Amino acid sequence: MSTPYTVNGADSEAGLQQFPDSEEGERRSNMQAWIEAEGYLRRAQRILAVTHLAPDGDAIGSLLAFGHAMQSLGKTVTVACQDPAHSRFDYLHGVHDIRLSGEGNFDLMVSIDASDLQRLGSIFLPVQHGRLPLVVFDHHITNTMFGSVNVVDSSASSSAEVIYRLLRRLDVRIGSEIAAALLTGIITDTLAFRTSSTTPETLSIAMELMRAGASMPEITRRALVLRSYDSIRFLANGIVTSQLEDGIVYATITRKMRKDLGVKEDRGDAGLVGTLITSMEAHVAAVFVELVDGSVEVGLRSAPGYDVSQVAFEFGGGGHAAAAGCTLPGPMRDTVNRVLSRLRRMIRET
Ligand SMILES: [Mn+2]
Repeated sequence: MSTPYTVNGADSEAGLQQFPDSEEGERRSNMQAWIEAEGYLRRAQRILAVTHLAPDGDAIGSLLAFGHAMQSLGKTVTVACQDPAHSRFDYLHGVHDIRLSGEGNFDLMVSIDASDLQRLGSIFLPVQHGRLPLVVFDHHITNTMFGSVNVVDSSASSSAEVIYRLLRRLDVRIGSEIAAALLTGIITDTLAFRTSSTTPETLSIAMELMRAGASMPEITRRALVLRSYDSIRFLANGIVTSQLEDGIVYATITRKMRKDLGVKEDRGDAGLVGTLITSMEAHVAAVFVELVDGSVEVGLRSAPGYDVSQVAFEFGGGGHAAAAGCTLPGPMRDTVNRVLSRLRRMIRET
């Protein structure tokens, strides 16, 4: 059967026949991981589910969907994260039940949307949690496979997509609450279906979630579009102070700038790096944010054809080819110089 057009220039049937050995092996080990993960979940009674610090929409949405699903299967489940969810996610059922501590008596730990143990921050308690089996669900290509079982699908647009597949496998009924949580994850991680990670599968899952009662316009507006007036001024300041050199557009945000602008949040870039990469001249965008303790959070984005995930990984972070991040000890000037020179090399070698 011939199709009128193809995705990414590759016919899907031909693609399947030409799986290189490594991909075939990866597919098989992933199938094994799914089976093992299901086994752990079915046997568990008291589950601690956690996500990464400074949680985004995918972290919160995937965590809540997983929590609701486990509850519907009769499990006792605690959802937890080092940092609270942003108030923009207040429309999600159960968002105020997310605990800021990992204390308790559990027989299984589940990590969602975190690419390594450090990303869990203080929610991971080495002494208490170290002896628990750990199931990891994620979609970051830089995942360090830190679980006892790792279901990591880097072709998924979001962890929400991975959790959707899990719920289908477990025959969990997807009602409007789970649907809204999962669609929040998909919409935020794909910037409303605009990233290169968006696939026909992503759209078909989103369609199912809408049919299950999730409102696409409402979720898009609340999770992605609305921002505080302060953050608009913050963004404007970041844009005017940014610089473009050698295909890299970058900006630095110091604690003083944040204070002068009256921004309450003590981390994050209000979407600045995502705005800077829309510059036609940029291969890469970088935003350097000075944190309270003097360390520097680095957000990276790349234009198609460039990969910032490896750069972030080398500096102790991780992410995707098009969007990644890391945190360095600082000070600001050293960090900017180190990261920019590494990015220049990446661009030369691409
Ligand atoms: Mn994600």
